[in-house]
Amino acid sequence: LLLETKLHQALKNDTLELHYQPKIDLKTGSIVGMEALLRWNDPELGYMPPDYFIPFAEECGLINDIGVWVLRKATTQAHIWNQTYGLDLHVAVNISPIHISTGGFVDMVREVIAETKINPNTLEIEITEMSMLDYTEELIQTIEDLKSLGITISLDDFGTGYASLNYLKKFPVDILKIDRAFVQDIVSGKSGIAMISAMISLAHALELKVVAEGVEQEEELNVLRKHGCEFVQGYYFSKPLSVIDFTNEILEKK
Ligand code: G
Ligand code: G
Ligand code: MN
Ligand code: NA
Repeated sequence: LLLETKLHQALKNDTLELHYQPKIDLKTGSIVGMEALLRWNDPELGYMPPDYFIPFAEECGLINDIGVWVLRKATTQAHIWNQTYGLDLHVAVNISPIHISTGGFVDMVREVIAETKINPNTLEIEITEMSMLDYTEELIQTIEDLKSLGITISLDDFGTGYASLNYLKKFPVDILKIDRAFVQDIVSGKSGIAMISAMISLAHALELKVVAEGVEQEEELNVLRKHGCEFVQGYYFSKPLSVIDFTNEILEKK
């Protein structure tokens, strides 16, 4: 109950924070966008990792309010950065499967876009592979409706869940995000490269673009490039940064 009260307060008092991790185009080496990641530092509870409080928020019913807050905050910030620096950066937001399956989701997103004046083509919504297990015609329709607004849909954590490839064929996503566990396996032996290569081929066969997550080493980068991966994120380039650090370390230095 304490946690729920605290989280509710943090949301109301606007003390949750978003950090942003740059996404890099592997061909050009330049930044094309960023993923927004929630950070919660409570004065009493200390730092609460999202791996801990997101599942909690999904259970206690706060996840939809959090999702709306994140969408509003991330699109507002991206719009400011694009205006200030004359850029066209994409912003990717993680949305819970519970939230996206709630009635009125698309209307809410449409309102946030109108309110924050962001170009809908620069908004990306990440849903996890787990979302595919909730397969319904309504969910497919929601994804189609989001796409017709101009929004890009990414499938996050690909390869870690229990969804079969059959779902991948049915889900009208644009981008596949390869989980960092697979990227880490690249340097550990032959099958790591085989897996990455197969995942990228599969994505391309389905006309999806690929983002590899958790890239930490040059060698991983070289393998990903060789196999035609389009985009990368990871500590090799940058960890997720606060608004101030992202502005100073990434945008001011361009
Ligand atoms: O940034 P970090 O590695 O700590 O994130 C841990 C997990 O929390 C990731 O799986 C990420 O997708 C999830 N997460 C981070 N921010 C958000 C958010 O704003 N909404 C949702 N639903 N999940 C998030
Ligand atoms: O949304 P998703 O489940 O993809 O969350 C990505 C998580 O991975 C975030 O918590 C982020 O902080 C973390 N992360 C991002 N880049 C790296 C990296 O290069 N190495 C490791 N170990 N974690 C990373
Ligand atoms: Mn993500
Ligand atoms: Na992921």
